[in-house]
Amino acid sequence: MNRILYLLLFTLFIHNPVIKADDGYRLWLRYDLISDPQVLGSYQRSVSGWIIEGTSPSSIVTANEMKNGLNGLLGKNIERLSAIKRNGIIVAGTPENSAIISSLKLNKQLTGIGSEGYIIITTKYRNEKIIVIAANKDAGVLYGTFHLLRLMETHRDISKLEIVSSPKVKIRILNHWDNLNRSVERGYAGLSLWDWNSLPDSLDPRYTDYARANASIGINATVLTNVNANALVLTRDYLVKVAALANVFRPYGIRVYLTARFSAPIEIGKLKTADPLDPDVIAWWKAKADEIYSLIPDFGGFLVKANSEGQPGPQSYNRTHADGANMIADAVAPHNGIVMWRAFVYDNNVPDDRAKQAYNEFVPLDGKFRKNVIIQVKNGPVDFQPREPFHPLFGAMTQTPLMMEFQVTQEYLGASVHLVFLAPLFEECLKSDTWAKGEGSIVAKVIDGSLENQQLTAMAGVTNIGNMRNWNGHPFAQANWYAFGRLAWDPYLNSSDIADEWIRMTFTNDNETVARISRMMLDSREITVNYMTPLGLHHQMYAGHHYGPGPWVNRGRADQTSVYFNRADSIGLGFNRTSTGSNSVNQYFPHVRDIFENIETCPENLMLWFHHVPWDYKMASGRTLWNELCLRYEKGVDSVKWLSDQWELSKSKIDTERFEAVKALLVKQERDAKIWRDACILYFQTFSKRPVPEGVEKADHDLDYYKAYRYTDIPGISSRF
Ligand code: BDP
Repeated sequence: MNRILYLLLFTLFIHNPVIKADDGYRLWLRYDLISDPQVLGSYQRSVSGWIIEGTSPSSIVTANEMKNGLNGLLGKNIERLSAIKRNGIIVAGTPENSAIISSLKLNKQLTGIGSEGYIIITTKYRNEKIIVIAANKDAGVLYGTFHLLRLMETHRDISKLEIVSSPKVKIRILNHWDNLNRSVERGYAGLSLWDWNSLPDSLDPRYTDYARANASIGINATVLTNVNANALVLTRDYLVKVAALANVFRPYGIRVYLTARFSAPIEIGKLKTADPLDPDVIAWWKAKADEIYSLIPDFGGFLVKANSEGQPGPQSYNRTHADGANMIADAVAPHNGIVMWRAFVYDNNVPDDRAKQAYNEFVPLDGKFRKNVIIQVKNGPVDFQPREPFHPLFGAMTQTPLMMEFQVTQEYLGASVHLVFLAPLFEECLKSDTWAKGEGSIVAKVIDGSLENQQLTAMAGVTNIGNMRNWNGHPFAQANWYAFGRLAWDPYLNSSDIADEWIRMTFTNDNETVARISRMMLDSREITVNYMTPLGLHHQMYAGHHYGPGPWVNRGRADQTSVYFNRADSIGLGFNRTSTGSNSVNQYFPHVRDIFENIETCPENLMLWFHHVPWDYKMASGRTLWNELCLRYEKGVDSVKWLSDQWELSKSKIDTERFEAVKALLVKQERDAKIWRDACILYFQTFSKRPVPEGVEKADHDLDYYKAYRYTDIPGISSRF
């Protein structure tokens, strides 16, 4: 009787799953009971226990994850065993820490997958069918375990596994722009996670969850501090705190890095200079590195922003970026540390075109950097705009490793208010063809080192993590953290596959809903480009905050104004970067240069980036530039309404808490999209002097209203302006 009742209740529950409230804290690692009875049944048949023989700290956290993951997903206690006594056992380990793995003689499969790769295979062990997660080192076992759990979270078939995976990029690193007072530069999800005051004595459990989430997507490194650096973090009191965080992260395979303020020898070392060729300065950095490594033996190294936006650097002493980078690199080299030196430079002598500066400064230094220096290059030549062409440095330095810097925090894409899935932006850049070595020399090949056979490879993401309960502010902003990690592991992945995984793990496995939300996500970046900066426009945001529109902004440093970038006049719109203009096109390899140079072949979505286009220029649609521009803005706004409609259709499949949160945010996004549209059209109309075409909604206000408009609700910003 009891059994029948139980079955009845169980079936009822399965068929009408109660969608539990979810505050988003668990991210994509929810491990809720699998709601599809068929999938659940098949997993329950394939998994009956697990074995992890290793005893290292990393093995312990892997075992914890295995236990919580399996028990949660399968809804019952899945036994931890010490020997294979039946079918359906998962064995995870390395040949060194597991006698079973060692006896399976997997050497052949394990060669070539390095210290972080893993294999997941279904095999037989003395007649019992088992699942093996094997790796050369602990980190690989942890990654493999997360992979298997991901397969189950996304309801994939696990009956015949034959997976081999290893990261294509060595250092997969978050950049926190976090200050020591816990404010976060361009952070829209609360305060910094790092509670410096209570470190090192008190360790927020959140540090562990942060490490888990990162490890689950293969992130193996983190820079704790802002690129606009504070030397204080290099003092002993702070280093002890950093060491405490490093201890928490270590079992998860995550190494800690810091930003180095170039003038630190003066500020905290009491030296008179920070000249990189000065013997005292050299000795100071060496001693500092030794001190750091005595506290944190696996410290990764330094990230440096030098001679850019007022930051100190070697040029202040008439030295080059290479002199500066090499001096710090020499200090960390004995400890196997590295220096990530940023190419985001633009100095006070405003050049003819800001987009050209990094290339001009760095290409002549090719070959002059130490082996443990890598140049960190933003995806585009200006600054994390909704759309930019790929940075011309990619492919242009043959003897120097270059790494990618993506921005995960949505500084120019609606902060944590707008739903914008960034994977398509990342993918567009990674798949851009530089033509450095002929066709197929895509940016991903620069980043994974294959183009020039570079050994030191890295991808950085300026993170959107803060101390808000759901980590990132917008529930969908979590997808950008996720996508960054997945692409850093494998820069050849597709956005749609990443979205599919993330939705299934984060929201639901209901196929129809997954498809709908996936469409929303995949279109969302283009939607934002349309209402903010269509057709290659860029840097049109308000001065002070980078949230709303300000195409009229003309005060301050010329190359930080909007008018500098839009060049609107009575003739047309856009920045002439062809050979008759700033000639930045010439920084690209000839094939690409020729495409961008010619307005007929230049992709329309970059047209105003490279050309000053007459208002009546005929676009591919047959419309004039002016009409096309207006209609793009309108399309952006209309598409945000479409996003809302799509979301509404998903209501029954999403928990109320997150459903309502996203719904409310979409209302704001629509408000903002309209403001962008109206402000930009009204402003550009003062030059085009043409009527707004049919199909474009009339602005509610005049231009002065938009110029005076003040937001009171930008996360992390409003209170400051
Ligand atoms: C810009 C940000 C600024 C950063 C700078 C950088 O507005 O806060 O310091 O990039 O990357 O986009 O250094």
